Amino acid sequence: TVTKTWWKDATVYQIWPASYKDSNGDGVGDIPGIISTLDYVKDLGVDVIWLSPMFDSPQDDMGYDISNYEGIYPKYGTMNDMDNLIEETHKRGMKMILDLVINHTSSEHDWFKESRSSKTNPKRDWYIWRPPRIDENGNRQPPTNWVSHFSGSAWAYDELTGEYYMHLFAKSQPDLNWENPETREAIYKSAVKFWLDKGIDGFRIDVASMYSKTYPLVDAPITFTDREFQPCGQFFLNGPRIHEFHKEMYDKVTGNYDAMTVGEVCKGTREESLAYVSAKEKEMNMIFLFDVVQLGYGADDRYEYQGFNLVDFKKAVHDQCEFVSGTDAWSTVFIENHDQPRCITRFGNPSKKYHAKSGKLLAMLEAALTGTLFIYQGQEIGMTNIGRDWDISDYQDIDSTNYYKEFKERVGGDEQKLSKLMENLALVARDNARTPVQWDDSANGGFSTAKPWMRINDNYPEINAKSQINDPNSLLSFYKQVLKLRKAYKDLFIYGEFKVLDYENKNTFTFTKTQAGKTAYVVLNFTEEEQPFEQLADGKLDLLVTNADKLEETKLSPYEGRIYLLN
Ligand code: TEU
Repeated sequence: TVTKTWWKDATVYQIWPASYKDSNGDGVGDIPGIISTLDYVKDLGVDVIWLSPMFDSPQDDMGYDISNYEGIYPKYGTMNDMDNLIEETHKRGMKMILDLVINHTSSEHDWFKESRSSKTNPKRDWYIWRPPRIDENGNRQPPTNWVSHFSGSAWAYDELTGEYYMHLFAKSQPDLNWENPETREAIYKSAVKFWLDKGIDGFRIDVASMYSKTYPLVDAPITFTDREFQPCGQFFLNGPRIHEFHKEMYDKVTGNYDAMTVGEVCKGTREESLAYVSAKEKEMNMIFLFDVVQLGYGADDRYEYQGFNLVDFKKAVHDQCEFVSGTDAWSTVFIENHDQPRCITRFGNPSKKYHAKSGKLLAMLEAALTGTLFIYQGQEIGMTNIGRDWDISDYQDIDSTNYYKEFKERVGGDEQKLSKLMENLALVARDNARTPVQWDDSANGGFSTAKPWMRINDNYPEINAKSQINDPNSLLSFYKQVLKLRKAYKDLFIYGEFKVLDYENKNTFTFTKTQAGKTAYVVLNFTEEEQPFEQLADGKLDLLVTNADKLEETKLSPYEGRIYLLN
């Protein structure tokens, strides 16, 4: 029987179609390519596949700019391919959720083409249009000084009708006007119900806290004196009607299906975030919290990267696990996705010596944490960040390339500052997660028989699925082992009470998970040095899993982790 909360125990595998597997030799991943790997995904121990946008799109933001919610991007395949993928996924006892991108559409969407065609078009008010402001010199200015997430103004001037339209992301991603009930109805019908009726099992909801803007629209205070446009999240994050909108979408669509919904809720207090995912609110089932993956990012600028330390990491993991304590809410565990750098480079050690061992350390950490677990494509084989030798022309993402352009203008081509930015791009740019998946050591890593749309990581001969799949000591085999262990002890790992021990220790991360008198004891050495191992005083320790070849009574080897059951 399907329990209404099947999604709590689930392990989700995120597939980013462009870089996953190319079946027809055009250098771009596609849906038949995904279908050809479903046994590999199932064998990993995955319950749900999250497929990132495969809808028709000009691909300015890699599919997060949708021109037809009911169509498939031709390079990825056809609707028939999509129907096959859903069927083949279900045949293997797995479920599939899609990306729900409804804060904005592509400017190529028919709705926007109509809206921009004239001020009197019936769809004019489906987007957010405003007349120009004229400054003291008689020049035309955007309606407010808001900055876009992808650099530059959050407003674009449209010659045809002499007005600006709002775009919190790219110029080609105009924000939908959620104040308009007609627009909301069209979104529910075309983007949501259409796919639920095709058998999709839920959605990952893009920028789920941004739909309700604060009106009237006003300028943001000056945060950066050296920049023309300013951070403005206070005017669209967790806005005045956001919960009304989510409740309406739940009542009208998602609540009427056995559908899993996970919200990308950027930045909010615990109370603000809980309001989206407390079961009694009937909005969404669970939430991504960004404390862990945004450690060290500048407050308004990920490329002002400050680095981070293990104590900050422990606090972020603690807050993520404790988020649901004492509530009827649910949360998620993730340390990689399509917007984030690779976890071994970020939180482990990508060197030849410690690459696999630190990858296993992170796998043990994730397997023991509270919330629905999300693994990103390539994480299971230990794909790492791109090299420091990448030139800006190797970067494909609108976020990093727009930022580089704007930054270069701002610093007047200052070589030292540009070199520092290239260092930070190699550390935290979204491109790090978008290099082709490394299937084997053949040309292009087995991703494609053609030159891939994006440069492949030079380490694909050493790091690829084929070299690991039959190796019992590989990272891939270890992921399968710890995902099974997570299920076998779910009352401890998924639902158990989380307690950090030795909080201030900046080298090791030690914690317990407790439920009904049983305790799991997790000890993780995040350094290249040996660290002392403290045996918990009470009870006998049964070793459940470790990444070490041999265990020392009183010390942990570099990047060694252990999970014990306390009896
Ligand atoms: O991300 C929203 C978001 O806030 C991040 O993209 C962040 O702004 C960005 O990484 C710059 O630091 C979602 C999707 O995950 C992302 O891929 C899309 O680009 C974005 O929305 C627009 O749809």
